[in-house]
Amino acid sequence: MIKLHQFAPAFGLPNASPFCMKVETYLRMAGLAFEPVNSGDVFKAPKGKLPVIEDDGTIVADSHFIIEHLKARHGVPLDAGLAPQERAVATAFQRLFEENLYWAVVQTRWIDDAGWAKTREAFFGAMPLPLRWIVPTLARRGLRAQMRGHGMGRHSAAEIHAIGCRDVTAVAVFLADKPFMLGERPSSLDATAHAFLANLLWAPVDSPIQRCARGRPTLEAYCQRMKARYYA
Ligand SMILES: N[C@@H](CCC(=O)N[C@@H](CS)C(=O)NCC(=O)O)C(=O)O
Repeated sequence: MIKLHQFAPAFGLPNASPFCMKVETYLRMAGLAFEPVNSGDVFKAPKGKLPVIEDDGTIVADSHFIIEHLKARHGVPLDAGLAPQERAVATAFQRLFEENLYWAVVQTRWIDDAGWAKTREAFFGAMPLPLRWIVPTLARRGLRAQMRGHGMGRHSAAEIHAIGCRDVTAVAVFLADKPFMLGERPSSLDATAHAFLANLLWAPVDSPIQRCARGRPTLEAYCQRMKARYYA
């Protein structure tokens, strides 16, 4: 059976890492049986990040390559009927969620003080002392450095919130009242959209970006629809 190495669930979500939740959602959408391994051990991960899967002896890191691998090995037809233009749109939205909105949400969880208080408690609250004093500070410092390396971390908090809100607005306008991102039928883009939107809407981290998303009821309805269909 496929093993999904990920972080332990937190924030009342299947996974507080949208990348891990994306792969779990895809596995569920594809009807592939899997066993979650919730160690959160990034040191064993080939690229130092999670998720990672083990599939009959093959280890694959990174949610994109994992889904490519699953498509190739298990022949899931979720995206089979997509036109080239739909595939192009899917790629563009994937980048919006993963390469831009993700970092804006990292700001609200790891850098903004109110969000950090929630994140520290949810992710590190169960650690024994003295680790509970040391690890969160080091982890936050690491995220701050990654934010700066990406470029997002060079903006002010207000600028980052505005960037995130603009992304959310683009998603809401594009989704409109369609049942799924690309129309009537689910595609693998929905694994990404659901994971990133649910992480934004449902994590108990109030922020201007979350308020922006909560102001768009079609996004909540979309996530509820995906949850009912794949996480019942
Ligand atoms: N491009 C990767 C990104 C995965 C990623 O950023 N994972 C984060 C959690 S959301 C992680 O493992 N971070 C650990 C670290 O940076 O030390 C993917 O698509 O899987």
